[in-house]
This record gives sequence, C-alpha cells and structure tokens, in this order.
Amino acid sequence: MKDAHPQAIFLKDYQVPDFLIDKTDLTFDLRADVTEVRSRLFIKRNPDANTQAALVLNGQQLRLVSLAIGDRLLGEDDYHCDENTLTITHVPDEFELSCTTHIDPDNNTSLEGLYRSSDMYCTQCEAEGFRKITYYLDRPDVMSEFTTTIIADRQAYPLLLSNGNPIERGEEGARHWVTWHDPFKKPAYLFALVAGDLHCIEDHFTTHSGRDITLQIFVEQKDVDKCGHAMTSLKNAMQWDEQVYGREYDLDIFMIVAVDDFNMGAMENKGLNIFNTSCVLAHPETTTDSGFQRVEGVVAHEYFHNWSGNRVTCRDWFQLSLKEGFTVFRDAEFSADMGSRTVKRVEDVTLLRTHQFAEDAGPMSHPVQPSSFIEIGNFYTLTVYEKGAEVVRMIHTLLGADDFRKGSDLYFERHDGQAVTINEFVCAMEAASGRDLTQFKYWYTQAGTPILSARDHYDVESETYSLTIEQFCPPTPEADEKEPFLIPVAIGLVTEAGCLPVRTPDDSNTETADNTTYTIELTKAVETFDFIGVKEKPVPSLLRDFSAPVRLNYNYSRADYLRLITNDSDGFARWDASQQLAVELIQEQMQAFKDNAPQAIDPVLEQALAAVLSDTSLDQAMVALMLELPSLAYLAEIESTIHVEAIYSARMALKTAIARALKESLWDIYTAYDHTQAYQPSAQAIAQRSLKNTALDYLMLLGEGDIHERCYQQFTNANNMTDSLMALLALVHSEDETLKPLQTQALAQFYERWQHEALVVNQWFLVQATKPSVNTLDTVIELMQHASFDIKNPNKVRSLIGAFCNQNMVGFHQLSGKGYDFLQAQIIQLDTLNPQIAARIITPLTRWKKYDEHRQPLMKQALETIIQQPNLSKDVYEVASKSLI
Ligand code: B3K
Ligand code: ZN
Repeated sequence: MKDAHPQAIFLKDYQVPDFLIDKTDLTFDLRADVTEVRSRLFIKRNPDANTQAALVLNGQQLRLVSLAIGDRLLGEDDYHCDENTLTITHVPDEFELSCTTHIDPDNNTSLEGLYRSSDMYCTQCEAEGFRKITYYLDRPDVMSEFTTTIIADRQAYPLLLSNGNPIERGEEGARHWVTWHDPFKKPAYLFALVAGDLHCIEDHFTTHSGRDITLQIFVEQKDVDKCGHAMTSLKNAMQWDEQVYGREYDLDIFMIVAVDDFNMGAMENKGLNIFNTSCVLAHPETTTDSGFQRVEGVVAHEYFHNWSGNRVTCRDWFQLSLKEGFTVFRDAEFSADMGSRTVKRVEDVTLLRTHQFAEDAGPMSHPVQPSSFIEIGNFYTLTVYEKGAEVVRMIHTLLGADDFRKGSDLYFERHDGQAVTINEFVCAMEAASGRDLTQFKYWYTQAGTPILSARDHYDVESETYSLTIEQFCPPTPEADEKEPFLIPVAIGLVTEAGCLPVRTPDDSNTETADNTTYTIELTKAVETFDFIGVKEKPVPSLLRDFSAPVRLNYNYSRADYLRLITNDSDGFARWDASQQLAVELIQEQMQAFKDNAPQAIDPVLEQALAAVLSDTSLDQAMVALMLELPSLAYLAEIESTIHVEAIYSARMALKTAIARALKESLWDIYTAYDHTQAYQPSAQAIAQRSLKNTALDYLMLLGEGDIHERCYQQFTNANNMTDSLMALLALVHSEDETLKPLQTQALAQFYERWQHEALVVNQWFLVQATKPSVNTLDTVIELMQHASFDIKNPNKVRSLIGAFCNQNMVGFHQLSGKGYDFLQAQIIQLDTLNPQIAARIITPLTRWKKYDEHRQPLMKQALETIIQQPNLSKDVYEVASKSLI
C-alpha cells in the first residue's frame, strides 16, 4: 500500500469549504503525447468559514506546469504539493488562480478522470475523478459556473462536447476548437468532456411550457441502428417527469454519448450524459428483453438526475442516497408505468432480498447514509441505491401519493441550486405533509435488515382477528443495539372466497379505494393490531407489495401458501407465497441431502403451479414469474451456513420434479408459441417469451422427445437475441453428456456470427462462465486468452470473471479452492489497472464467514494474500480489511 493505513473520513467531521469557486474556465489541449489542461478559477473565501485558512486543492496524478495568482507566477516556495493536494498558504480573499497541468489520458486505465476509450476521449468525474484532471476543490458543495474549451485534431476528433451549450468554435490549421458554457452552477463531479469521431441520432422534445429541446445520441457508425429504443425511452422519461413530478428540462440540448469502457452503467453529467454502450444500445437482433428494459431504466434514471442530483445535489458523499435512492425510486416507478408493475416490483425485490440483504448481513454493511468511509467509490452500493429507494418508497406509502408530491415540490423549490443533506429531503416531506418522521429517519442511520416475526389469533365470538408483530434488527459492524424502526406493513386477509375488507376498530380503512389492503405502522419492538368484522379465520397476506425492506417470518402452513397462491389479489404477495413454498421444499431436500436420507418431494407446489398454469385469467407475466424457482444466490443468502452441494442438488431435485409433473402443460406452452412473430419489447410480448423460455428450460432438464432439436432450432432460427440466447443457455448448461458436440457447435456458431458485436460476445462469455460445473474454471481461464477478451474493459471483466465468481456457485466454490485462488490472482492484477473494478469483484470472497469449515480458511487465505500486496489501492484495502475483521 502507498499509505500504510488509509484513513477513514467521518460524516461527523464535515465542515463547510473554506473557499468557493464562482467561475471555472477550462481549456483542454488534446495532443497525441500529452493533454494540457489550463484552468482559471475565480476563487473567494467562503464567508461562512475560517477566514485565515490556506487554500488546499485536490489533485492526483497531475504534472504541475505553472501556477499563478492574478498575473503573479508562483514559485516553488509559494505552494506545496503532495500526492493528493496542492496547498497555497497565503492567498487574498478573492483572486483568480491560473493553473496548467499535464495529464496522460492514454494510459489512464482506472477509467476515472479523463481517459481514452477506443478512439475517443471521455471523462468520468463522480465521485472524485475531477482531481485527476486539474487541481480543484473537488467536493460536491463547491458549485461553479463552467466554461470549457476543447482543442483537438479536426480529423481524428471532429466532435468536441462538454456540458451546457456550445457558444463558440474555430479552426487553426489541422486543429479545431469548441467552447461550451453551462449556465447552471454545478459541482466538479458533474463535469464532462467527450472528443471523438461519433455519429449523431437527433430528435426533439417539446416541453410542457413549449420549449424545444434537441435530443442527441452519439455512437459509433456501426451502432446508429441501435439507438431508437434509448431515444424513445428518453422522450417517455421527459414526459413522465413533467406529469408525475412537474419537472421540466432546463437546457436547450440533452446529449447522450455511448462508450465501450465504463466502470458502471452511466453518468448524469449536466446536459451530457455518458453511457456504457450496454445501457444505451438496443436492437432486437443483438439485445435481450432484459437488455431493452435496462436501457429504458438507465436512460430514465440518468435523465431524472437532472433534478434529483444536478439541480439539487449532495452536500457531501455521505448524502449519496439523497440523489441515488430518490432517483432509483423515480426510475422504478417510471418503468412500472411503462411496463408491468408487478413484474418490475418482483424483479426489484428479488435483487434487494438476494444481494442487498446479503450486503447488509456482511462485513461491508452500512446505513443508507454511511457515517464513515475510506474510499467513497466503495459506497455506490445496493444499500445506498436499492435500499435507499425502498426508504423513499416507504415515505411515499406513509404520506400517500398527493402529500409525497407536495413534499417533492417543496424539496425542489427550497433547494434548487443547492447542495443539501438527506435530512433536508425528509424535512421537506415533513413540512408538506405535517407528519413527524423523526423515528422514520432511523432507516437512514441504522444498518441491517430488520426481522419481523408475526403471529396471530382469531376470536370467533367477537369476530376479531389479531396480529402481533415483533421487530428485531441484528447487530452490524457499526452498532449492536438498534432503536425500533417505523415500519409500514401492508396487509390483507384472505379467505377461500377472496380478500376481506380490512376493518380496524377505529374504522380508519373504510374510506380507502381498496379497503382489502391496510397498512399497519409498526413503531415498537412488539405490537398487536386488531381487525374487526372478520367472519372466518383468514390467512394473512403480509408485507403486500413488499411495503418495507425487511425479512418476515410467519408460520404459514402449506394450505395457507396454496390459499395465497390461488386467491391473493396482491400480485407481489401471490408470487412471494409461491417462492416461500418453494424455499421450504428446497430446504427439506437440503436436509435430506445432508442426512443422506432421500425424501420424496411434497407435490404441493406442483399442484399450485398446475392451478396457476390452468388459470387463463392470469397475466402471463405472473405465470412466468411463479414458475421461476428461487435462485441459488437467494437460497444461499437465507441460510446461516451455506452448504453448496446441498443447495444445488436440492434445487435441482425440485426443478426436476416440477418439470415431470407439469410436462404436458410445459409442452403445450412451448409448442403453442409462434416463433415467427415479429419482435416487440412490450410487457406482454416479454412475458410470453419469458414463459415460453422457462418452459424450454424445464423441458431441457427432462431431455425428452425432440426437445434437444427444438432447442437447437430455436437457437439458430430465432429472430431476436432473447430467444437465441435463452436456447443457447439451455443447451450449453445442460448436463446431458450426449449434447457435448452440439454445445461446442452452437457456441462456435454464435461467436462466428456475433464476433463483431462486443456486447453480444460478452453474453457469449457469460453463458460459458455460468455453466454449473467444476470444469468451468478451466474454460474461464482459457477464455481470458481469447482475442475478444480484454482485462481493461469492465464489461468483459464482469461477463467472464464477475459472472463466474458471482453466478456460478458450483464452479467458483469448488472444494479444491481453485476458484478462490483464481479470483485472488485476478483482483491483484486488476487492482494495478482499475481499482474500482477490482474492489467490486472481491464481493464473493467477503462472504467467507457464511461457508463451511473447509471453505472458510481457503476464502480467508485468498483475502489475506490480497491484503498483503504492496501498493494496494484504498478501494481494495477497504473491502479486504473490513472483511477480515
Ligand atoms: N451517478 C453515477 C454513478 C457514479 C459512480 C462513480 N463511482 C451513475 C448513477 O447512479 O446514475
Ligand atoms: Zn444514479
């Protein structure tokens, strides 16, 4: 490590900046050997801060060429530079600082700051990348008006973009330049620059107030036919934000640029969003249904940040969820409105319960508003994003849609142009609704997933149904003891005849439109709620629509599950009942596996699913979702000690039993599907494809009839990537030895056809990396030598290394420990290139305490080897060291 012990920084130590930067003028001179950055910063002392302080600017990996205050060039005695800062001890109260630095974007593999991706230059400044461009007050509460000039070779870089509007351009020999001005003050993390030879797809949007906005998407020539879906999604998002939040776009242009090498999905730079190609390009032939949905969601998410993030930004990085949690909630509601609401909810809850709950139960557990960090890059987490969004959703539930909208209006009105805290968001919600959210705020400051234990009692005489719920939050690294949370628990009462109106003793639920759902508000460690007028003992439908991010235990009988699966009117709860029943059956099989005492599978789930399949009134999307068994990752998350072999075999046993029991219906679904129909990414068409491909997956497990041929036919003849890839996956993942030659042939054919489409080749890597077999590790090692693999490209690393380590339990967790050694070696190599990506892919090793006695020391050893590396990044150091405590 560069620094023996990287230090944590704490929220409690926050201080306002000593200086402010009113205006920032930047000139980028992009040359073949070096990039020169010239800055003029109009700095003044912050009237709210220490008036004597020295000026301390952030800067990393910069070569300082010159520094001047006004006209006075500073000499080496006037300032001090170290690895991370530049300090000028004596400065006036108000002055112009001119600085010239040299940087080397061509060799910047961290993909942070200014870097090269293929033939273009681009930037990524959030959270602290701007300091790799020039010396600056790189913190979100320093907001400045930016003017940016880019000078570059005209032929190689005909397109020169930055934030705001272009105000001037010119030519000089073989070079040209463009000046951009952004009228909105912003922190440096929202700065962006792009220089390249890209093609533009243009469209327009007329805002609510009648302003014409030019919408541009810039991509490589070969991808111009893949931008339609992103453009439609952008226009839908702009309209939705006007309708649902009253938010109108503010600049005259909105630009999106697609780049191949990007650490995450996309970035909301003001007026100039930069996207990972995987989140903007979509075409039926090359993109799956989930790819289409991802593009829609990410385009909307980044657009929504224009208000929730850019116009109102974060005071400091501990407030990250202020913009991310709120924006994820906004994009989830948008996607729900565009497609199927229940499917979207089920997908989001599945992600949360599988991965965020695991994060919250592991060594990196932190509150939605963390209180300290070593490297902020490690806190772009499922907790900050997804749990943060659930917290905003709970405010929406508690306040109701109307008051929530009043609260968001007030928040934007009060804080437009400011850098604020999560508390200010909650205060606006309180002020607009008149509700006291003091207790609710523990959701932001206490980590861990609360566990609810519910029990009930039915009194025939008084026709009263009572529900007692206890809440408990397990200890997390920051705190052993927790205050009780305010938890909204939406409930229903389900009888054989359907859902009952839920009546409280004070009759508070009679006015609501849907009186069959009622939201209890838990505030204490244990509480009992009574419901009156209940004429028979109901089955409780608990946590409808997943009204709070908690684990819930209630002792359901199998008949209760059946009742909910067939009769619950809440789509989420109905799906969840089928999942929890499957979990119980799998857990029984796991026990049988461990005891080496085979046990017959209770046919209850098969019966329930048969009923679901024959219910023609049911949405196909619901049927597809209910047929999907809980994933290995979810099953692992809910175990206290993960028994890899038992989980895998038990799930396989249940899957096979379902395939056998439902064989006829599955064949009917598969054969009735018209594979020649034109591709549509609509919710209904996606649901039909998903159901049909789920049927294929089950049938391939049995391998009966001509299913192998049909699968191969689907693979070769499909007119869309979803069908082609699902067939390839079913074929390649099959354990049927006779299929080996066909598997090899199909993989070769697929590569041959798509080798020039990087995103499709990534899917090809993923299919191979996730084959559940101990031999897959050899395949992965071999594929890392493949001409299409590049360790410097994060998408490829995620598709091959990431997919193997995170989505291949059998391969990664093989008893030999070779999976762990492999990951450890990759992390060490990646850390020298791209620390953010290295720190991300460590995750599976951090969970070592959940594995058996044989695997634990092997996983721990891998972490210890990593942490002993010299020159380890702060990113990897933080995750590895916290995991070893
Ligand atoms: N705000 C960016 C994430 C930046 C991550 C930096 N390590 C994307 C988003 O959430 O919209
Ligand atoms: Zn975001």
